[in-house]
Amino acid sequence: MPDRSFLTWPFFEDRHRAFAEKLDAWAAVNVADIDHHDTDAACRTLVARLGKDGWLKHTAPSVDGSERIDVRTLALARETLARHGGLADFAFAMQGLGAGPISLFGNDAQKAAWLPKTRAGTAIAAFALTEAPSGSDVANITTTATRDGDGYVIDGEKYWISNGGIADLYVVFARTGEAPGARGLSAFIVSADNPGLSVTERIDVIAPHPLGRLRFDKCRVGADALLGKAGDGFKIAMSTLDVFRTTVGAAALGFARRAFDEAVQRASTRKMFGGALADLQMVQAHIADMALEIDAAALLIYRAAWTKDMGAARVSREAAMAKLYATEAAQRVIDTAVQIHGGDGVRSGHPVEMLYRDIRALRIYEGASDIQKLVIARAVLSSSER
Ligand code: COS
Repeated sequence: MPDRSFLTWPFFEDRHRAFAEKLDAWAAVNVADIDHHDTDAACRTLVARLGKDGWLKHTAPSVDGSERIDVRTLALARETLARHGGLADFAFAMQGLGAGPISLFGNDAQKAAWLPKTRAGTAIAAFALTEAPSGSDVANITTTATRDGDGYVIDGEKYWISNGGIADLYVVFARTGEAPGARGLSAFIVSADNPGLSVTERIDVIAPHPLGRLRFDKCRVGADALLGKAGDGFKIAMSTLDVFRTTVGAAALGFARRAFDEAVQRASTRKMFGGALADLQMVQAHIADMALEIDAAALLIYRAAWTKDMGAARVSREAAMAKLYATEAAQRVIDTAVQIHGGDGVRSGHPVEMLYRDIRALRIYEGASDIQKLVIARAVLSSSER
């Protein structure tokens, strides 16, 4: 039985507690029966189900502005879905991240064109930032968007794009050249049916989800595709990541909680040395370490989410701390859970074996752990008197 005591923490309101309970019950029915043999189909089914039953409404604001993004709700959703299945979390999260630049920086027409569809699960979204030569180094992306009459022509390649191949819309970051480096980038909405866009490779990874390489070849978009102002692209990417990085930590927390529950169950029932595994002090030390890391991760995640929800303009430091700590801690918790399971822990298809594969990418995507350390250190140094 997962620990629910954290829901009484002062970060949450009654609506958060009700949301977490309801989604947990929903996921127990709607995630469990997904057929994972065809990853694309599984992801499409999950997006459709999450949309039909209203959960995706939380990934983007409503067009009339009456429903806004609440980071605590996003984090609770990811934590809950991740406990039930990595792909369910992925399907939910990508609707938020993919549409994130439109939610945060889109004008009324852009929001009206796309957000009702991503919120209903009838359009799948993708965030196309990363490139092969400039993974972590966003300021050096090489895809270009050249002014052409009223619109722009995009040329270049994007790599490691989640939902690449099944998305209906891509938010694409490209160099428009207002200034060198970070100040010369812009963000565009590109519909998947644009003839200048093709998916040139599908990528297999240890925890399967839709992932691809995109090619832009004289990909023409209108002026209405530009998000915010030309030159704002870096800020748009970073501000979007400020919101969603906290939720990556939350997904890691969900994986860790599931691994912890599996480990406690195993330690309590497995007979060894004349008693249960849990009677052994060395196993108890493992359980104490896991419980501590889970609570510490949760505190950092919900501190960051609460701070953003309370209206903070920048939460780069808090979000980076939450993502860094929660993903690294979850890796340790899951590794310990595998250890407590012995041979069963590495058996293909065992829940802790799947978690062991699920967690690894979270220490890399949306800013690798090393990048989060950079962000934290820069925030600390820039606010100290030097
Ligand atoms: N919100 C708003 N503005 C931000 C910002 C944020 N979170 N972070 C940086 N900026 C601004 C800076 O203030 C700076 O503005 P000025 O030029 O006006 O001073 C500008 O953007 C450039 O920032 P910085 O100098 O920090 O950029 P760097 O090129 O040194 O890179 C890192 C910063 C490495 C932290 C950034 O490139 C990064 O996060 N990389 C990881 C990318 C990532 O997460 N990829 C995964 C994609 S999704 S799977």
